[in-house]
Amino acid sequence: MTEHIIDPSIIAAENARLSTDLRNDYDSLGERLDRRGIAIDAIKEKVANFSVAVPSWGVGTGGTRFARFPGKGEPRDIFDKIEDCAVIAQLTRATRTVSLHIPWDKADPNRLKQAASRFNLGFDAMNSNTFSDAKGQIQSYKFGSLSAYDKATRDQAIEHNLECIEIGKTIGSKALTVWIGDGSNFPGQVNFTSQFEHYLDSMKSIHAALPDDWRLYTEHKMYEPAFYSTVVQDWGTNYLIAKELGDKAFCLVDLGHHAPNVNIEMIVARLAQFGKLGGFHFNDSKYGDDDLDAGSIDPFRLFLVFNELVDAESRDADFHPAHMLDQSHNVTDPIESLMLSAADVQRAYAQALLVDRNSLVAAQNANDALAAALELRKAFRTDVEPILAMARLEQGGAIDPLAAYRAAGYRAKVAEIRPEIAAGSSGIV
Ligand SMILES: [Mn+2]
Repeated sequence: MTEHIIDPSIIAAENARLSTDLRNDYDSLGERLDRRGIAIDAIKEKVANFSVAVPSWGVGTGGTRFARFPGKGEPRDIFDKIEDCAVIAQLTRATRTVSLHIPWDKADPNRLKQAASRFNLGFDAMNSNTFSDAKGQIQSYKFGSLSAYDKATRDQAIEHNLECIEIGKTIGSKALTVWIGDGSNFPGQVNFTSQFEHYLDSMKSIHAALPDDWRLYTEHKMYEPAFYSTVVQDWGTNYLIAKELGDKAFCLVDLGHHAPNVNIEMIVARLAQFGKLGGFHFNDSKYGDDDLDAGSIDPFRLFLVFNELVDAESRDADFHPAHMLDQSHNVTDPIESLMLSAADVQRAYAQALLVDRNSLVAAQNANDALAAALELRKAFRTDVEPILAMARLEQGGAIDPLAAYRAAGYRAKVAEIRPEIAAGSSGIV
């Protein structure tokens, strides 16, 4: 039986207060969608089946290069993190898996599995870390890891990734995400070609060690921590990697890892078209890799990304990219941010499902630019909140997750048993 951290009676009381209004709003929206030839229950069904993974590091308070301001009751270890993830899942019913980061979350894999299964949570992709030095490791990653000139360093980085696969096999993960910080800070510091050659050789060893039913995700990032050049800097390089490595290798798109104004939805379409789109790290940004909450700055872009995903889904029934949130919560309660972000990702999906694909194609074929643009905007402007809320309610979640969370006083309760964490980094990759 699934254990609940938030007392279900609190959720029930909150839902009772809101359910009549929700029913009216849902029926009213249903009528309006019906006039557009859309069955609201079918959209709700798809939304209910949608899940976005929560990264273990996301439930800790983030920070910048300048400072980190700890929150109250922050998780002390992976088991506290799993409990926080269970709260998010219980209230939103939109986050059924947790993504672990090794070595930050290193623990007995059987204990990890037990801890997650108490709350009916599964594990998403394993995330390796060769962008910082773990305590006691022999070779340093200061000058690179999988692409380092020093073979012993590369071998150590490969070995770490193989260890992540082994842990993942025990806990039921099916994917490994590799993000490296390798690059250079000065023109001339490295030879681009040999550095990339080293990277590819290392990744081939990792790819060869993957179980048959696993996927390998590589994540590109334009800059940081290397500020002059980065080995996996853009989607073109990422695609080359996935092609070079083989059938289990796919590209991961982190929305924050592009230059401002880059047409990310088009990158998504390209990767999907050529069968190499593996999944997403959702977040939002204003200036760079800001790791702001998904949908908080540019919800239209998030919608346009999902518009491409729904389009790809309509062409290929086997198209199932992985979804994860990857953001840094510096000034909010991470649980609150993650609940709202999960809903915002669901919202973009629901809105994309409302696009009349036949009308869109007709407008495109008739070169009616305005009609095509309006087709998208009509979907984006539709307030789908009643669909999301009804999907939550019917699955035992909260109509208003934030209100229920605050009513339950979860953060104050855990603050009593979890001492304040002074410093340290909640890495964001
Ligand atoms: Mn990421």
